[in-house]
Amino acid sequence: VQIAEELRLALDAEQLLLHYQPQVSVTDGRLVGVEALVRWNHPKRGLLSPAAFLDTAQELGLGERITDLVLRQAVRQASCWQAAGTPVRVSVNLTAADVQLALVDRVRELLADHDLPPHLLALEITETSVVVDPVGAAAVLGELVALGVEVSVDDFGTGHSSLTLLLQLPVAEVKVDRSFVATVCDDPARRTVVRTTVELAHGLGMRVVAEGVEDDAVLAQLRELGCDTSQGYLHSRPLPPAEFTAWMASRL
Ligand code: G
Ligand code: G
Ligand code: NA
Ligand code: MN
Repeated sequence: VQIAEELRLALDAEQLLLHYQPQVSVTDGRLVGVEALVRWNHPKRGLLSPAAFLDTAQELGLGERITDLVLRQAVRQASCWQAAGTPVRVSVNLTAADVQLALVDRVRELLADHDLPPHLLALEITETSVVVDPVGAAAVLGELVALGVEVSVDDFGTGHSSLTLLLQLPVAEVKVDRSFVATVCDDPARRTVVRTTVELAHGLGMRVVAEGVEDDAVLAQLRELGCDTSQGYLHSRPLPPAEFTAWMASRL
């Protein structure tokens, strides 16, 4: 009961904020994007991770408001970085309920309001979030792609992985779940999954992002397997906007 009231107040007061984690090219180490990850700066409990409040927020019917706030902050931030001469693509996580036609209007409006080139926004969906209505989801995502926004499939390999889904959806990128990535050096079976995912994705004209890259040995293995992009603590943990701006500047 208390968290419900607190969450509503938090949304009104914009106590939710985004941290940004870099995504780096496996071949040349260049920054190719950032993933936006929501946090709740709770007045008493400090910085809360999504696991502490997102499910509750969904149950309370606040999911739409959170997505709206997250999209707004992400587009605003991407627009600031672009204006500062350091354009970087920002990826935003969506839930199943977000993938509706209303989202297309909202994204179009935000891009226009902030004068953001559409290729600087990407949207992450999960297999699970579109499996219920793949045809409807394909229509929504198709309109977003028509705007120039890219779609990524998150946590690939852990959900109801239907290969048909990849054929039905206009996907630019698949993100290999970190449960495969973490053990890619030690576990031949998981290495096979990653190798096969790369072949599948590349065969369909999609890029492959590996999540949860924590050390150089893993990065070297991913390079050998042909992954395009690397994301994880090896490069940086998710950072608040000002710290991420400093991280970018320190690499130039
Ligand atoms: O940041 P970690 O930072 O703890 O994120 C945990 C989970 O929360 C991840 O699975 C991530 O996809 C999800 N998540 C993070 N930010 C958002 C968001 O803005 N919206 C949604 N729907 N999920 C998010
Ligand atoms: O489900 P989603 O893939 O979007 O999950 C992102 C989550 O993974 C966030 O909680 C983020 O903080 C976390 N994360 C990012 N990089 C790493 C990493 O290198 N190792 C681990 N264990 N978690 C990571
Ligand atoms: Na994600
Ligand atoms: Mn992910």
